[in-house]
Amino acid sequence: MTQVSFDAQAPLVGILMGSDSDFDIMKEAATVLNEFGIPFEISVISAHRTPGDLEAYASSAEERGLKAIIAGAGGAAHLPGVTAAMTPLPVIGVPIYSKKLSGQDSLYAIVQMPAGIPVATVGIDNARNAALLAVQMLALCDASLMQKLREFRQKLAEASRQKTAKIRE
Ligand code: RP5
Repeated sequence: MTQVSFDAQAPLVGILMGSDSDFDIMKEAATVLNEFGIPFEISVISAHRTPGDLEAYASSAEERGLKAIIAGAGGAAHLPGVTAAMTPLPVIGVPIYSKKLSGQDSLYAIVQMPAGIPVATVGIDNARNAALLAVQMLALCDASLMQKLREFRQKLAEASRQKTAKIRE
């Protein structure tokens, strides 16, 4: 298991990816969590190549203090679903673009979970939204984080209004 902690505090969010080839996308989740000051850990663990490591990670995640897991995988993308099967924590799946089927295989593999074991699935390669969803979950019990989210939304709205102003110039 390759594991790199980017924050000295105990991590609240675990970012997983099936391969280091997913890192260019999954690092966007890390960027968002850093922007909101959320401590996280990031790991390459494969549901297929290192299933024992995944079991150890997922089954200990709650007692280690994680509150949510973001899992990105491509192709036969079983990582988010298998993770969700082994932890009661919310799991957010990121379908990674695949060359052969343009990420549709990843999306379908992640989104079609059996009833009882949900994975909150974001769009193909949308690791930013996965991280924002994790921040929203954490903000339910953290008023200052909720305020940061409101300010983030206000900035988004302002940027959108400026686009309108620009096309009218
Ligand atoms: C999946 O297979 C990974 O999540 C990755 O998206 C895909 C290809 O992995 P590599 O062959 O690049 O390691 O398990």
